[in-house]
Amino acid sequence: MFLAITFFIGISIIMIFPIMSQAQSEEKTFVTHTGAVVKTSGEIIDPLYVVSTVEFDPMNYLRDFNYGRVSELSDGTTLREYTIIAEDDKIMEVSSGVFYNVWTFNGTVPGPTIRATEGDLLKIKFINNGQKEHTIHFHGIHPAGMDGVFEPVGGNGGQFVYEFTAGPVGVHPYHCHVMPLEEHIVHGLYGVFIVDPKEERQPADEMVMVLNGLDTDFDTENNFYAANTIPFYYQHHPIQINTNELIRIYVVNMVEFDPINNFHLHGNLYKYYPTGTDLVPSFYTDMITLSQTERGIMEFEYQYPGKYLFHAHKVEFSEKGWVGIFLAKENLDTQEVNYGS
Ligand SMILES: [Cu+2]
Repeated sequence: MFLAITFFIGISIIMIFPIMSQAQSEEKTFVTHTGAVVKTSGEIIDPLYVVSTVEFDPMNYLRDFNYGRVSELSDGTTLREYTIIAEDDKIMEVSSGVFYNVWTFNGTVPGPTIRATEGDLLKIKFINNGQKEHTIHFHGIHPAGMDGVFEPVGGNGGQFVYEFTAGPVGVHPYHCHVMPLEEHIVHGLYGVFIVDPKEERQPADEMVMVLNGLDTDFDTENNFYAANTIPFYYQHHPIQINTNELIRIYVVNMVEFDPINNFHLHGNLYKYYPTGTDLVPSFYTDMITLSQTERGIMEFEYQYPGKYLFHAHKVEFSEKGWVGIFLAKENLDTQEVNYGS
């Protein structure tokens, strides 16, 4: 009788949690960023949903801008159409042997960098293929019904079209705004929305850095920090830039749980445009401090070739992954530049 009950309970657990059992027993062997071969126990943190791998390359993300599908309306207005699909069932390897249940926009954390010019009409078709309700809340100026707060979109294929005129000029975050908000953000439902001025900014090697934190043990404290999700990535894979070429970084702080973050640049200072809404820089500095969703545009160029660190001057954050290197190569001809990512 006892054996029968035990057997019945065992079968019930397997029937109720088949994916969880499978996820936790899966071992993996892989090569780390530094080339070491590591074998994990197979433990996957938060194995709540179907396991699938998320391919994310921070180097590609850095300079990848989504301008949408472009057409022109009869009045001459530029229409840009985008599709963003939310999912909440991905498992992503964020560091050697560390797996995290990420909630994604278009399959990545952060989601795509949406880019438009001030005055363009934007249509963003949002499809929620997740299990939970999600939205997209864009920072910026738009009608109340397009704010992504009071229009939760149901999972398993729910849809909504956000339609508004791009503005103001600057760099803005977008993120899911469904409660509990902290949970939806810290799992990864956010991205960057850049609105360019009609008269273009000076040509530059442009890149996006989203500062984020990863709470891998769900105690509402971050275990890892990063620029663009993968801790230490740009330290092990330095970002190649050219000397005597303008570098423009759109930086957005999406760290939850910690009240501040910051960005310190070595061997240089940068012009800083808070939120990017003013075309005149407010500071010339090597250190900015950012609270949640604070953001801005940094501009600088290196005169001398070599390796330069950039990192959080909140040292705990840099020691837990928010650190990287610029590798400045000699560039004698500033007209012909090779971004060399
Ligand atoms: Cu959400």
